[in-house]
Amino acid sequence: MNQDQLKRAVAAAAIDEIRPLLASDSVIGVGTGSTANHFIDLLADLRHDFRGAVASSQATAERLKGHGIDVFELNHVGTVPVYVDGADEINPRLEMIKGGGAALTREKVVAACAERFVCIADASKRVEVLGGFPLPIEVIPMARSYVARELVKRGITPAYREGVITDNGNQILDCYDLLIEEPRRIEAELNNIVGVVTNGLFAARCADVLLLGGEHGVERIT
Ligand code: ABF
Repeated sequence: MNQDQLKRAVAAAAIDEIRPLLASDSVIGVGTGSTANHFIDLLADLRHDFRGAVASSQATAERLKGHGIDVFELNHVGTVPVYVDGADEINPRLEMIKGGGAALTREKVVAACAERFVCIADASKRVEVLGGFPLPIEVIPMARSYVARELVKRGITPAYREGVITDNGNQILDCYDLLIEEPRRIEAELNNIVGVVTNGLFAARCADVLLLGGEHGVERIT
Protein backbone atom coordinates (compact mmCIF):
# COMPACT_ATOMS: atom_id res chain seq x y z
CA MET A 1 0.00 0.00 0.00
CA ASN A 2 1.23 3.50 -0.72
CA GLN A 3 1.08 6.27 1.89
CA ASP A 4 -2.31 7.54 0.78
CA GLN A 5 -3.77 4.03 0.97
CA LEU A 6 -2.36 3.68 4.50
CA LYS A 7 -4.05 6.95 5.44
CA ARG A 8 -7.32 5.65 4.04
CA ALA A 9 -6.92 2.40 5.99
CA VAL A 10 -6.38 4.15 9.33
CA ALA A 11 -9.31 6.47 8.60
CA ALA A 12 -11.50 3.40 8.06
CA ALA A 13 -10.20 1.92 11.32
CA ALA A 14 -11.12 5.17 13.08
CA ILE A 15 -14.67 4.86 11.81
CA ASP A 16 -14.87 1.41 13.45
CA GLU A 17 -13.29 2.85 16.61
CA ILE A 18 -15.80 5.67 17.03
CA ARG A 19 -18.95 3.94 15.77
CA PRO A 20 -19.94 2.67 19.26
CA LEU A 21 -19.63 6.25 20.61
CA LEU A 22 -22.08 7.75 18.14
CA ALA A 23 -25.58 8.68 19.26
CA SER A 24 -28.25 10.97 17.88
CA ASP A 25 -27.15 13.78 20.23
CA SER A 26 -23.38 13.35 19.93
CA VAL A 27 -21.07 15.97 18.46
CA ILE A 28 -17.58 14.69 17.70
CA GLY A 29 -14.28 16.52 17.16
CA VAL A 30 -12.69 16.30 13.74
CA GLY A 31 -9.11 17.19 12.88
CA THR A 32 -7.26 18.61 9.91
CA GLY A 33 -4.95 17.27 7.22
CA SER A 34 -4.95 14.63 4.51
CA THR A 35 -5.48 11.68 6.91
CA ALA A 36 -8.33 13.51 8.64
CA ASN A 37 -9.79 14.28 5.21
CA HIS A 38 -10.07 10.55 4.49
CA PHE A 39 -11.83 10.18 7.84
CA ILE A 40 -14.27 12.98 6.99
CA ASP A 41 -15.07 11.41 3.64
CA LEU A 42 -15.84 8.05 5.30
CA LEU A 43 -17.77 9.75 8.09
CA ALA A 44 -20.22 11.07 5.51
CA ASP A 45 -21.89 7.64 5.32
CA LEU A 46 -22.66 7.82 9.06
CA ARG A 47 -24.00 11.37 9.06
CA HIS A 48 -27.48 10.28 10.11
CA ASP A 49 -26.11 8.43 13.17
CA PHE A 50 -24.84 11.49 15.08
CA ARG A 51 -25.67 15.16 15.51
CA GLY A 52 -22.62 16.81 14.01
CA ALA A 53 -19.02 17.83 14.49
CA VAL A 54 -16.69 20.48 15.86
CA ALA A 55 -13.97 21.30 13.35
CA SER A 56 -10.32 22.05 14.13
CA SER A 57 -9.98 24.34 11.09
CA GLN A 58 -11.97 26.25 8.52
CA ALA A 59 -10.85 23.76 5.86
CA THR A 60 -12.26 20.87 7.89
CA ALA A 61 -15.49 22.78 8.57
CA GLU A 62 -15.95 23.29 4.84
CA ARG A 63 -15.28 19.64 4.05
CA LEU A 64 -17.69 18.46 6.74
CA LYS A 65 -20.42 20.80 5.49
CA GLY A 66 -19.76 19.63 1.93
CA HIS A 67 -20.75 16.15 3.09
CA GLY A 68 -23.90 17.40 4.77
CA ILE A 69 -22.48 17.08 8.30
CA ASP A 70 -23.54 19.90 10.65
CA VAL A 71 -20.68 21.90 12.16
CA PHE A 72 -21.01 23.34 15.66
CA GLU A 73 -19.12 26.03 17.56
CA LEU A 74 -17.10 24.45 20.37
CA ASN A 75 -18.49 27.08 22.76
CA HIS A 76 -21.96 25.67 22.18
CA VAL A 77 -20.94 22.06 22.69
CA GLY A 78 -18.69 21.78 25.76
CA THR A 79 -16.98 18.41 25.70
CA VAL A 80 -16.85 16.01 22.79
CA PRO A 81 -16.77 12.22 23.34
CA VAL A 82 -14.00 11.72 20.83
CA TYR A 83 -11.56 13.71 18.70
CA VAL A 84 -10.00 12.11 15.61
CA ASP A 85 -6.96 13.71 14.05
CA GLY A 86 -3.63 13.01 12.39
CA ALA A 87 -0.13 13.90 13.51
CA ASP A 88 3.22 14.86 12.05
CA GLU A 89 5.15 12.69 14.53
CA ILE A 90 4.10 10.40 17.36
CA ASN A 91 6.30 8.64 19.92
CA PRO A 92 5.71 5.43 21.93
CA ARG A 93 4.05 7.43 24.75
CA LEU A 94 1.57 8.78 22.16
CA GLU A 95 2.97 12.29 22.52
CA MET A 96 2.91 14.15 19.22
CA ILE A 97 4.14 16.99 17.09
CA LYS A 98 1.22 18.49 15.20
CA GLY A 99 0.63 21.67 13.25
CA GLY A 100 2.37 21.07 9.95
CA GLY A 101 -0.91 22.25 8.49
CA ALA A 102 -0.92 25.35 10.74
CA ALA A 103 -4.09 24.31 12.59
CA LEU A 104 -2.33 23.46 15.86
CA THR A 105 -4.12 25.87 18.18
CA ARG A 106 -7.64 24.86 17.24
CA GLU A 107 -6.53 21.23 17.22
CA LYS A 108 -5.17 21.60 20.73
CA VAL A 109 -8.33 23.30 21.97
CA VAL A 110 -10.60 20.60 20.56
CA ALA A 111 -8.26 17.90 21.93
CA ALA A 112 -8.47 19.53 25.36
CA CYS A 113 -12.26 19.24 25.24
CA ALA A 114 -12.23 15.62 24.11
CA GLU A 115 -12.87 12.65 26.36
CA ARG A 116 -10.82 10.50 23.99
CA PHE A 117 -8.20 11.43 21.39
CA VAL A 118 -7.83 8.95 18.54
CA CYS A 119 -4.72 9.63 16.45
CA ILE A 120 -4.66 8.25 12.91
CA ALA A 121 -1.31 7.99 11.20
CA ASP A 122 0.68 6.04 8.67
CA ALA A 123 3.86 4.33 9.83
CA SER A 124 6.09 7.17 8.61
CA LYS A 125 4.85 9.29 11.52
CA ARG A 126 6.07 6.92 14.23
CA VAL A 127 9.36 8.01 15.87
CA GLU A 128 11.26 7.17 19.05
CA VAL A 129 12.09 10.80 19.86
CA LEU A 130 10.09 13.80 18.66
CA GLY A 131 11.79 16.67 16.86
CA GLY A 132 12.79 15.46 13.41
CA PHE A 133 9.69 17.18 12.05
CA PRO A 134 9.97 20.96 12.54
CA LEU A 135 8.01 21.97 15.63
CA PRO A 136 5.51 24.72 14.78
CA ILE A 137 4.80 27.58 17.14
CA GLU A 138 1.85 29.90 16.55
CA VAL A 139 2.65 33.49 17.53
CA ILE A 140 0.71 36.71 17.44
CA PRO A 141 2.18 38.72 14.54
CA MET A 142 3.62 41.62 16.58
CA ALA A 143 5.56 39.18 18.78
CA ARG A 144 7.13 37.13 15.98
CA SER A 145 10.65 38.61 16.16
CA TYR A 146 10.66 38.70 19.95
CA VAL A 147 9.64 35.04 20.19
CA ALA A 148 12.24 34.11 17.56
CA ARG A 149 14.98 35.82 19.62
CA GLU A 150 13.83 34.03 22.76
CA LEU A 151 13.99 30.71 20.92
CA VAL A 152 17.52 31.42 19.69
CA LYS A 153 18.56 32.16 23.30
CA ARG A 154 17.36 28.65 24.12
CA GLY A 155 19.48 27.13 21.33
CA ILE A 156 16.51 26.65 18.99
CA THR A 157 16.61 27.60 15.30
CA PRO A 158 13.26 29.05 14.21
CA ALA A 159 12.15 29.84 10.67
CA TYR A 160 9.25 32.12 9.82
CA ARG A 161 6.69 30.23 7.71
CA GLU A 162 6.23 33.04 5.20
CA GLY A 163 2.89 33.61 3.56
CA VAL A 164 0.96 31.54 6.11
CA ILE A 165 -1.74 33.12 8.28
CA THR A 166 -3.53 30.79 10.67
CA ASP A 167 -7.31 30.61 11.03
CA ASN A 168 -6.78 32.79 14.12
CA GLY A 169 -4.96 35.53 12.16
CA ASN A 170 -1.55 34.58 13.57
CA GLN A 171 1.83 33.49 12.18
CA ILE A 172 3.94 30.35 12.47
CA LEU A 173 7.57 29.84 13.46
CA ASP A 174 8.96 26.36 12.67
CA CYS A 175 11.71 25.05 14.96
CA TYR A 176 14.24 22.80 13.25
CA ASP A 177 16.60 20.04 14.36
CA LEU A 178 15.24 19.37 17.82
CA LEU A 179 15.66 16.26 19.93
CA ILE A 180 12.72 16.48 22.30
CA GLU A 181 13.33 13.99 25.09
CA GLU A 182 11.03 15.70 27.61
CA PRO A 183 8.03 16.82 25.54
CA ARG A 184 5.87 17.88 28.50
CA ARG A 185 8.56 20.15 29.89
CA ILE A 186 9.39 21.69 26.51
CA GLU A 187 5.69 22.18 25.70
CA ALA A 188 5.17 24.15 28.91
CA GLU A 189 8.42 26.10 28.55
CA LEU A 190 7.67 27.25 25.01
CA ASN A 191 4.11 28.20 25.89
CA ASN A 192 5.55 30.44 28.59
CA ILE A 193 7.23 32.78 26.12
CA VAL A 194 5.13 35.94 25.84
CA GLY A 195 3.49 36.19 22.43
CA VAL A 196 3.25 32.43 21.89
CA VAL A 197 -0.31 31.32 21.32
CA THR A 198 0.55 27.65 21.45
CA ASN A 199 3.13 25.19 20.22
CA GLY A 200 2.69 21.96 18.29
CA LEU A 201 3.74 19.60 21.08
CA PHE A 202 0.80 17.54 22.24
CA ALA A 203 2.29 15.99 25.37
CA ALA A 204 0.22 17.35 28.26
CA ARG A 205 -2.75 16.10 26.27
CA CYS A 206 -1.40 13.21 24.22
CA ALA A 207 -3.43 10.68 22.24
CA ASP A 208 -5.34 7.92 24.03
CA VAL A 209 -5.36 5.59 21.05
CA LEU A 210 -3.10 5.40 18.00
CA LEU A 211 -4.30 3.68 14.85
CA LEU A 212 -1.08 3.16 12.94
CA GLY A 213 -1.11 1.99 9.34
CA GLY A 214 1.79 -0.10 8.12
CA GLU A 215 2.58 -2.89 5.69
CA HIS A 216 0.95 -5.49 7.97
CA GLY A 217 -2.29 -3.55 8.38
CA VAL A 218 -3.59 -1.20 11.05
CA GLU A 219 -2.17 -1.60 14.53
CA ARG A 220 -4.15 -0.30 17.52
CA ILE A 221 -1.82 1.10 20.19
CA THR A 222 -2.90 2.46 23.58
C1 ABF B 1 -3.01 17.58 11.27
O1 ABF B 1 -2.61 17.32 9.98
C2 ABF B 1 -1.89 18.23 11.84
O2 ABF B 1 -1.73 18.44 13.15
C3 ABF B 1 -0.70 17.62 11.22
O3 ABF B 1 0.10 18.71 11.00
C4 ABF B 1 -1.24 17.12 9.94
C5 ABF B 1 -0.96 15.72 9.55
O4 ABF B 1 -1.12 15.75 8.19
P1 ABF B 1 -1.43 14.57 7.24
O5 ABF B 1 -2.55 13.79 7.82
O6 ABF B 1 -1.80 15.28 5.99
O7 ABF B 1 -0.17 13.79 7.12
O8 ABF B 1 -3.36 16.42 11.89
